[in-house]
Amino acid sequence: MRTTGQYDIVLLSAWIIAMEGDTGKMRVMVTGGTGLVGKAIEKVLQDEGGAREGEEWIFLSSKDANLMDVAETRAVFQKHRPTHVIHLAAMVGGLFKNMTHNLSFWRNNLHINDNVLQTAHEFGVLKVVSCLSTCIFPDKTTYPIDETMIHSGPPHESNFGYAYAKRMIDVHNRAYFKQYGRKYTAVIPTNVFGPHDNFNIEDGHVLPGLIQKTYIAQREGTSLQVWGSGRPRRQFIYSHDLARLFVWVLREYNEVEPIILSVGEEDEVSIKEAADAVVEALEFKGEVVYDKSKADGQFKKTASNAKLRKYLPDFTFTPFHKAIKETCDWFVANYDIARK
Ligand code: NAP
Ligand code: GFB
Repeated sequence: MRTTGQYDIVLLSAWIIAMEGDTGKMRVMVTGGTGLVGKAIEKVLQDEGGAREGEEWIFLSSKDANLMDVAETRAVFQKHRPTHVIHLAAMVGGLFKNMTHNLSFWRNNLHINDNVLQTAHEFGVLKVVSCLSTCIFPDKTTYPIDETMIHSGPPHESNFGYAYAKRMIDVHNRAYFKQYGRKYTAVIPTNVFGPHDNFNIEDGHVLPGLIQKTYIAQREGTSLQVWGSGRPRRQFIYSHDLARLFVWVLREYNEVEPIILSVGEEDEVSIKEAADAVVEALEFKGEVVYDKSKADGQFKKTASNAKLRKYLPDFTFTPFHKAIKETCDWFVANYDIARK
């Protein structure tokens, strides 16, 4: 329940934001700014020589606000009064965490997304770019997958909680546009990896998991256990490439419809090829064992980047082996502070 005074504050904030929008000033608040993708965006801006004139960037962690809580969400919007939001904050995990936590992925992400989008709307935020994932597309589908297919059938059962919560962001965005003319949009990345990833073996994604497992196997002289058959296929995107694309979407992309941010279909690799790349980068000489008692998950989710290529025909992705080497080097150099 909100008091009249609180409504006045929200209306005043919305008015200030609209005025700043008219002058072209951008105050960008990044939710989930301390994670894999948030840290990469911070780096890309540093590499550009810092924030552009007229831009201010604020990177939030869960300590700044628990976005599952609506009062904390409103307080952080009130504090920073963003004109633009990159919304990354989410409960995130690899196949195995998804398989055992579908309810938490559904509820936590639903609450976070509803709180962030509705509060952004109430505070008059001009643009929100949220983050979906290619794992939310239908499991039974034709390939390549494109942006029109998000709601065309059930997602893979391993991560239906996460997938449906993410799909609802697209419903939010279309409804905010229809009802209020808001230009809130979303990007759809593939499996992301890079420095500052979550290298936890049980909870994380395949590449950070394999990097830590290989590091430990090297140190202890044991075999590397790769889970599943190694046959499933994935398009991996380096977090620094994704971050450059995110910044472009924030500044230049004006559609409400989402856009897939992915390497080309020809750059899809098998889990075995991904494991081989990690083994090579860490110069692991031991035995590599495939544990077929573990799940393979979705076989593939090959996505088209044709829409991205129409906008950015000359964008260059970091070659996969180079990006893997940089990530392994980061992990080894930052072993003590890496999330694991
Ligand atoms: P990540 O490294 O796990 O980071 C998650 C971020 O969200 C952290 O900054 C975390 O804050 C914050 N967060 C989590 N729960 C929160 C809460 N209740 N309130 C406020 N903040 C909270 O995740 P990521 O890989 O960077 O993912 C970023 C976005 O990309 C997510 O929306 C994810 O769904 C999407 N995505 C990721 C992948 C992938 O392969 N990683 C693929 C496709 C899409 P703390 O640091 O304080 O914990
Ligand atoms: O990155 P990942 O966990 O998730 O990759 P998804 C899972 C694939 O890698 C499966 C194999 O084929 C696993 O059998 N794999 C091999 C391993 N070794 C390992 C290992 O050590 N750790 C892990 N985690 N996998 C996720 C979704 O799907 O994709 C999420 O569940 C999210 O919701 C993410 O959206 C992008 O690519 O299968």
